[in-house]
Amino acid sequence: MTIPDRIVYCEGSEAEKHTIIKECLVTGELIELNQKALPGCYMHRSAPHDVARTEHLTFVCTARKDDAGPNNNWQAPDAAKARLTPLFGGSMQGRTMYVVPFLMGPAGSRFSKVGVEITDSRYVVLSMRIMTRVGQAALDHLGTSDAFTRCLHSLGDLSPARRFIMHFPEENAVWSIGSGYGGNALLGKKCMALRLASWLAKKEGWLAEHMLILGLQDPQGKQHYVAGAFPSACGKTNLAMLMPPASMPGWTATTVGDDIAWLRPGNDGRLWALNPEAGFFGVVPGTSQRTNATAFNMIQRNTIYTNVALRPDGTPWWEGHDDPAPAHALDWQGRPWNPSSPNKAAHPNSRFTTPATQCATLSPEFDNPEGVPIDAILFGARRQRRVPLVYEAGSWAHGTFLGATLSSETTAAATGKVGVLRRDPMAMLPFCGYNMGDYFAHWLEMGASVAKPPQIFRVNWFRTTDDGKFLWPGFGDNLRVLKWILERCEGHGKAVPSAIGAVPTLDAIDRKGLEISDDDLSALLKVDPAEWVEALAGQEDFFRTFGEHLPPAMWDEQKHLAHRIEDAITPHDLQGRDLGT
Ligand code: GTP
Ligand code: SPV
Ligand code: MN
Repeated sequence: MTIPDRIVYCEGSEAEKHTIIKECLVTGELIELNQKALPGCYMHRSAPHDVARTEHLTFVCTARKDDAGPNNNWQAPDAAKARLTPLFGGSMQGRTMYVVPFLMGPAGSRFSKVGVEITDSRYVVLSMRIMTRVGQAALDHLGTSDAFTRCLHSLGDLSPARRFIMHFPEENAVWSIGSGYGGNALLGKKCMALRLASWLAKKEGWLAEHMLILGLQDPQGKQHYVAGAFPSACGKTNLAMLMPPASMPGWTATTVGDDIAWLRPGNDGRLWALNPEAGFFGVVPGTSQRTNATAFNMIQRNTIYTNVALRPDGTPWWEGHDDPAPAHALDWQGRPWNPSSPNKAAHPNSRFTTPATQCATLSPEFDNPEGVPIDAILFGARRQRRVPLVYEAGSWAHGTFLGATLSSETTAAATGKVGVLRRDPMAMLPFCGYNMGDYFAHWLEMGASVAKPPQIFRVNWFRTTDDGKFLWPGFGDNLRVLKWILERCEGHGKAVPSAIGAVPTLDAIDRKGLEISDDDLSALLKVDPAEWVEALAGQEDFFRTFGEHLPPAMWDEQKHLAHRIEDAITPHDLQGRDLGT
């Protein structure tokens, strides 16, 4: 169909990598960075309109529209293929087709899954080599089975007018054309490991989630694991690579995963999680020695930088780098840039692609075929107002409700306006491959199917003062919140009930070595029932879109919340407020 000039079957060797890199340097797909400072590092500049996921061009193509749900764009499979076939027709003429077998999950794990991606992008091949286990590992896992995901990708003409990312869960296939960007083009990631995997997980009794997995050893030597779902560009990679502050000696944090978790009930009645990926595709801006030395150090070698700025000495720069803005540089599109330029030097969604093995805090359990047992699940999002630093769900059903009602201010990880509040249940709105009403029901079933489900918490690192400053230092200091969470999981840790869930007392958050006033911490932990009245109507509208698919338990939780808020409210709270919204 695509009529390539040449076909290359990828085996995953180093020699193959060097050949492809050499070709990229000739075609301009890669620019060599300063090899002395950054050995093995290259930069890629994308097409200017191909810098993020394009959710309006992403479809789930099931026989019945209802199976895709109101959360997905839908097309009937035949209609979708009829639309895409002419676009793929001859799309690889004059190009090389790469056939890339890849494995999602550790070698030898009964939970791992094989895909084969056909692509005409060398950048995609090099990225897949970092993000997945490419070549023999995949073929060995597959053996003589034909159970692999069929992934077809072509850059096409890179025009958003002819760009589609189409999923066919009923035949385990993905067709993507017109984009070279991460989530649109590295089909093992969001397309396979979340959209198709979530569909399969519903059928098979497990969960495919947009979650980081973090190991925490406390000063007593006890090992814990937490998983956390935060929407795109809301802090998963940073939390996964958390550096304990110097004032909290005895804590060790280890990284299992930063974006995707596959969770399954274990024989011990707990939920176990593994990371199906082999690398990190992380947000560059804001990455620095100061905020996250683990992430910064990890990207000093064998890393592909996409859409960052280039300094005259051949090193990259971005907003939030430790170094001050360079006097002269090339911006992410290769145009001359200086500090008075009106545009950002790096694209806000510029990314690094780095092998997991380069992460100094990589967990020894990273390759464990069974994964790790999860103590707590966090739901986090960007919320400047209303949502406290942390609170605890009273039950799995209540926790599922906290996930289902998650909303966040939008980021540059997807095209569209930034900073607009939108619903993003479980941080999965763009990634759930089936009807989200059924997905909430599946969450409830999963909780009921394990004897000791993880405890569920809502966190928010992004609450601000009236003049827009973050109240919470974030990054390494998030361990102070995690410490309370783990204490709660162990049955202690001081908390007070509130209308929305249990909130830590002022003295329950370890503040040793941290300068934060009682006033600021109170503001961070504050639950204002009157502000929550405003949230209720939006939740109802959202739940109604799922009709009969929404499990009754979610409505029950919503009613309980409404009652608790009503009980908590005093006439004083309501003074001067418009409750009509
Ligand atoms: P995706 O890869 O898109 O799924 O993003 P992510 O959830 O992994 O987000 P990431 O950790 O890359 O963080 C996104 C942005 O948020 C970066 O610019 C970070 O510097 C910033 N950030 C992360 N954690 C914190 C935090 O605790 N506080 C503040 N203020 N900013 C943070
Ligand atoms: C996200 O947007 O959530 C990412 C980057 O992690 S992408 O791979 O493009 O989905
Ligand atoms: Mn993500």
